[in-house]
Amino acid sequence: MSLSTRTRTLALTAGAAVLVLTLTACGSDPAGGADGANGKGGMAGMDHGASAAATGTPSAATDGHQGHPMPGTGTATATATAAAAPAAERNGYRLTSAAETLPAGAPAEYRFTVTGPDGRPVTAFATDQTKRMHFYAIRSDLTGFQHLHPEMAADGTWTAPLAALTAGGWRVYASFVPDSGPGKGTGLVLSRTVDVPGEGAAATAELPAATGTATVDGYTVTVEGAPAAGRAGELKVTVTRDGRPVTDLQPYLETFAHLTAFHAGDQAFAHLHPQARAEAGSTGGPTLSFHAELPAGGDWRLFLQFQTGGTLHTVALTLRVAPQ
Ligand SMILES: [Cu+2]
Repeated sequence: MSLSTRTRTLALTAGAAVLVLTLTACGSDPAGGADGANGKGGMAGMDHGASAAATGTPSAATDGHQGHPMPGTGTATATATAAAAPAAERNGYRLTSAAETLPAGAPAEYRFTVTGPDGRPVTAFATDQTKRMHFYAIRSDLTGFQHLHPEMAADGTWTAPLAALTAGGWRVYASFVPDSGPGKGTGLVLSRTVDVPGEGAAATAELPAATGTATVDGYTVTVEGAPAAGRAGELKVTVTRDGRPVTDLQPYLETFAHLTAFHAGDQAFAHLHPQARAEAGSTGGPTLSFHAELPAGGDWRLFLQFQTGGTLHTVALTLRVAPQ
């Protein structure tokens, strides 16, 4: 598809803000040092054929946990929008799980189900960015980012194989597009909190200062552009290695870049999907241009994932968005 402009928006959640990032052009992405990203999940980058991304609608947070806003989802159109606080239920769809806690320090499986407006588990999901379910986990201080693609059993129970979690308060997000029912075709992002008991659970890391550069696995990612809340702007991301442009970015989930963002404080979530498809066998880089429109001011922790040589790299950096 076109590389050109794809915008995808993601919704964010923040208390009040929505972050919409649009990606234009295909590029690739950067890497940087990420916090605990596990290299396995997938990230995605684009919408695959589906055009519609998801649109989040705000709804009340019903998960009863932290009242953080939740993520919305993006819409296929260029504009996006939606802002919503993180919520376990939206548009009649609910993220349910018996897991209120998970163990610290070792891989753990998080099982959950998405129930539809009829109260029954949803088993029909549309493929979005090659996956029927995109699952994220992040600690309250925005460390420990994980992006996974869970497997679903016939009864609609999903199992997300999380890498070891540090003790603390976590929030998980399920991003999907129902393929049946009243919400068919509309992407949703639902979230729940999960506690990980253990030593240090109350400790929180200070959010790294906003910076335009981050490194990971030898790659340096530079982000240029200073988005202002509510105003469309461009974010240009360039990937270099040893001072030289990186041009061998590989398609990852049909894109050269995958970007998610979490708003400091309320863990609002935003997922940016590039609309350009990275054709199999093609390579991208070193520059990716994102059209960003961030409705909410403040600090956002960005997680960029890209692949080279068959290895997925995740870099994190803090982006300061000027208030409106
Ligand atoms: Cu994913």
